[in-house]
Amino acid sequence: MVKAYKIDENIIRYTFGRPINTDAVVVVRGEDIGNREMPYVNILSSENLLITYKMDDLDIVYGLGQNQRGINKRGGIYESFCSDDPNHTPNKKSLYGAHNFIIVDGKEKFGIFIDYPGKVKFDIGFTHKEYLEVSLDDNNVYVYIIEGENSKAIVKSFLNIIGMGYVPPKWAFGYQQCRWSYEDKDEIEEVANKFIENNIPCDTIYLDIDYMDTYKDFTVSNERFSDFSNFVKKMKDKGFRLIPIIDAGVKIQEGYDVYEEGIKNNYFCTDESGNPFVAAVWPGKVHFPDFLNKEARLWFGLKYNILVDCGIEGFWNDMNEPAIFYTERGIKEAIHRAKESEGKNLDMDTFFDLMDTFRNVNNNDEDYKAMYHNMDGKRLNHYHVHNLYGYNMTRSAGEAFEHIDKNKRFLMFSRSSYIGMHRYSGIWTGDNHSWWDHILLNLKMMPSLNMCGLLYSGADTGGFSEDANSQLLIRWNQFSMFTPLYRNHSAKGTRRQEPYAFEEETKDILKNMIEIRYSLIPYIYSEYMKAILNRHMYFMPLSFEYEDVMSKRVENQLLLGDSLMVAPLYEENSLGRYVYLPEDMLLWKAKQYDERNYEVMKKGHAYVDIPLEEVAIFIRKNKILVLGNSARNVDSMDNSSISVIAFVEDKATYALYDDDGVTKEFKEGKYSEIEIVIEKKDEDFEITIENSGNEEIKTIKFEIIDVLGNVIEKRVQV
Ligand code: MIG
Repeated sequence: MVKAYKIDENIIRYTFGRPINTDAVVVVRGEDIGNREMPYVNILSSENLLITYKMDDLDIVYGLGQNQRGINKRGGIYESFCSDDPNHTPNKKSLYGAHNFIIVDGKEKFGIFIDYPGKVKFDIGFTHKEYLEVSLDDNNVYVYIIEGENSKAIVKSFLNIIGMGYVPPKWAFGYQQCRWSYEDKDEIEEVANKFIENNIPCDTIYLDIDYMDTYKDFTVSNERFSDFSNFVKKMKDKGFRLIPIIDAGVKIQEGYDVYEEGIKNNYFCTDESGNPFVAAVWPGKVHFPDFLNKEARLWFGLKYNILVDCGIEGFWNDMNEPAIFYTERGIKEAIHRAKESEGKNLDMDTFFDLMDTFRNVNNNDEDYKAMYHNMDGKRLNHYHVHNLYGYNMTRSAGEAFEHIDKNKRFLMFSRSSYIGMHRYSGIWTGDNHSWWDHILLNLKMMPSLNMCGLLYSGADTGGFSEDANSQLLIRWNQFSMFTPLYRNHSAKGTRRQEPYAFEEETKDILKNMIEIRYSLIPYIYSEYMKAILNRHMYFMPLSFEYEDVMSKRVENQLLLGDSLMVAPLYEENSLGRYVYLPEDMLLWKAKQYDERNYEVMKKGHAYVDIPLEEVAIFIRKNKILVLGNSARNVDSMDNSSISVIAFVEDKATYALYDDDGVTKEFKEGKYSEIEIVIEKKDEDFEITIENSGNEEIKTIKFEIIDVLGNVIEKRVQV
């Protein structure tokens, strides 16, 4: 029997011990219902919580947000412990985020959210193929059981209690260019000019760690970025917003105000003896702001204003697991081990142990165990609340933005995260590689992230580590062009990866793909915003919408919003792929946004040729795709005249959402909606349009494709 609290018809929270309040869940209404048996699962131990569930052969387990392996998580073992691990190979158990929400979908359907900020292990049929086991080394935890008719309904209930998701400014849906690093003003300007010369749309250019003065947060190198405010303005006038990175560690340096204020006010995490905890990252030795301390959080957050005052409108938060290169403890241990080994004839175990000691100097659990927080006056060991760090760093900025400019949307995404962070930002998926596998991994992660409300997300397109060839970059863009965060990023020392860094043909294809993205923005933005407002996902596995058996097996296609299915190509030298169609769909193999060709695809399995220069866009039956026009950036889009592609058997409806794109007034209902209905009447199609408040769109050109593939064109005034 466990203490139970009924939040609503679908959700009961079970309390073990005295859990830490993580603020993952923000809507807690309802009533105490005394002690109850937990449904579905068996509690094998409540000392160190261990719960199990016996799965049926065909049960699917969705979730775990940013993690390895499939959309269906069965067969894997996972550990939630935010990790700065740049090798996203299938053997890894944790990446940068901790998202302890899963859905079992099969004979029984339910969701579980383990609200615990330390290590949580999910063994999903790895050790015992039919058992799902969730365990932790603690007994202070909230376990939420979420019921619902189907996965979609369960997600909706979950999103309802974790609160409304983050909304970036509309320009953040444009194409974004990053590289570690564009080192000075000249280089940034050169990048901007190349985009302009080549007529490739782009909204932002990123500042990676080298913009700072010796990696000090909220400073700008005077040498390389003198007269920063003017430069920010100059770039904005050219059409590009600059997005600086902020790292978690604060450099220890006398005279550096962030350091000095942090020391003076006890805003840093401490060590065992209560002194500020010391670790080394980019700036050398640093202290970590104590983001679990409310005052420290606000203090650090308000520092973003230094850059906002220079005209900056967006940020990315990095190294906030927090990543640690080394500590004195780690170095000492390594040296000690090395000395012990000196002059000896080492047996293999000792030798490998020695190697591991050096390899594990960074991001070592021993260091996390030696670090402390002050949360509302309570001293907490970091190790047990590790997964809250990145989330609260980003929350610090989010909370401060409310003070800095209450009504303005800032672009913000983080590397590390926990459930609840979606209220303040999105995430990018960290240091992937220029590997074909990582396109597929990117795809699989998206719906799992969406299940936790993290909608504004995307991967380093083209791959961060290693060199991308042109084909990989093109194919990756052909997936990323659908993700809300669409950013090309690459690491120092790797081959340049901007679209113009390749030969003409590649550049032209990339330009076309980016233009298609811009033309998709009315749809993408509309779907994003409706997902936020209605607590839906933006990307869904096919099985969330279609109930047939095959849809449950698909691991390499996704539904995007109401109307689209995407099936990207992720294999080298492959010029086509197998696609499963759960119903008849319309295939548009798009080469350029304003060039159309259609093919009606029959329900079932198909092999689709997808030449390098084409992206396959599937429009579902009785659904509508709205297409705007490409432009050099989002601010200069002219969508007074737009197009609609509709695949209609009998009746299709679509609600096109739009708003001012920059304020938070949509929360008060200040947005427009155009309701489009297309209905088959005898041999013709009748179109009705109801416009509530959209002042931009004046005409819509309809291309209605019937089930036989006939194209009927009409032009309608709005
Ligand atoms: O240790 O700032 O994931 O996007 O370019 C590497 C340099 C630190 C890791 C981030 C990556 C960024 C890089 N950072």
